[in-house]
Amino acid sequence: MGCMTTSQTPIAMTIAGSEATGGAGAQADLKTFQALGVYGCLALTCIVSFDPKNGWAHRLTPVDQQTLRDQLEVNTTVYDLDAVKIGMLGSPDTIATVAEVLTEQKPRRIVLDPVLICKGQEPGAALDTDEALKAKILPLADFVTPNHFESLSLSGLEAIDTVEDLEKAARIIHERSGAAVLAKGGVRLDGDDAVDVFYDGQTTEVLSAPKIGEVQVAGAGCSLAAAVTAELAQGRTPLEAARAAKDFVTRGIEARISSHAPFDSLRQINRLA
Ligand code: PXL
Repeated sequence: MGCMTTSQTPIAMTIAGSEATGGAGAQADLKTFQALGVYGCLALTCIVSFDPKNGWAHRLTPVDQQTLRDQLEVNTTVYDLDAVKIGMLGSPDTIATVAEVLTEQKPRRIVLDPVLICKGQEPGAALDTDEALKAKILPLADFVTPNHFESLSLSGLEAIDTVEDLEKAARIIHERSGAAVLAKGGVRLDGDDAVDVFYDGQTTEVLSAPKIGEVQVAGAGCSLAAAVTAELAQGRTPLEAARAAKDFVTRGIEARISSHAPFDSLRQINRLA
């Protein structure tokens, strides 16, 4: 099959939702893969469009389970995937489908962006989804990229206010999941730098870069996890992948696209640009 293709280009699949404006979700993932030299394919889980007339609330249309299953089937059949990224799943049903397929045939290098709620959603709005994600998807992950809110939820800590707290959260999440963890402090911790903590059971590394601007940037979390996925697909170690991904996101925020929403969109800058 695939006659005469001897390409060594790494291939990654994202399992993610569409976010229409292209800032976050599957669009961000595929653009990130492309920018970092990885061929991307997609299993779409849901379609999100923010509502400009209602405070940019999420309007979410799920993809039906058979259609999701079909996409997972064809992508895992057609390619020997080098890595898989899991982004927004959106419902307990989708989580069950993805967990079932990935357990039957576990791909190499699963990166989980544990999207519990999105910017603007009510915390606690989707508790059953959160619980299903922790129970069924987290154990499959080789690498996990929780933001501040997700780190609280996954670690059970009551507060994460300092870099030391974030290190503690990363250790707890590693112990619970076995995965390498990149816990993102982002703009949530005080100070001039956006600080993230990497922990894989051996190495703790604090990654920091100056905070940029005042406007929130959509797609930073998606692009970070997608960049980790792309780097792992190319054979980098988890720590190398974390460092490269942080750098990619910092450059993408610097080059962000401004918009009429209260958040800008990260722009994925080609490694060679
Ligand atoms: O940023 C998390 C995220 C992931 N995936 C989709 C989204 C969002 C946030 O809006 O819409 C599809």
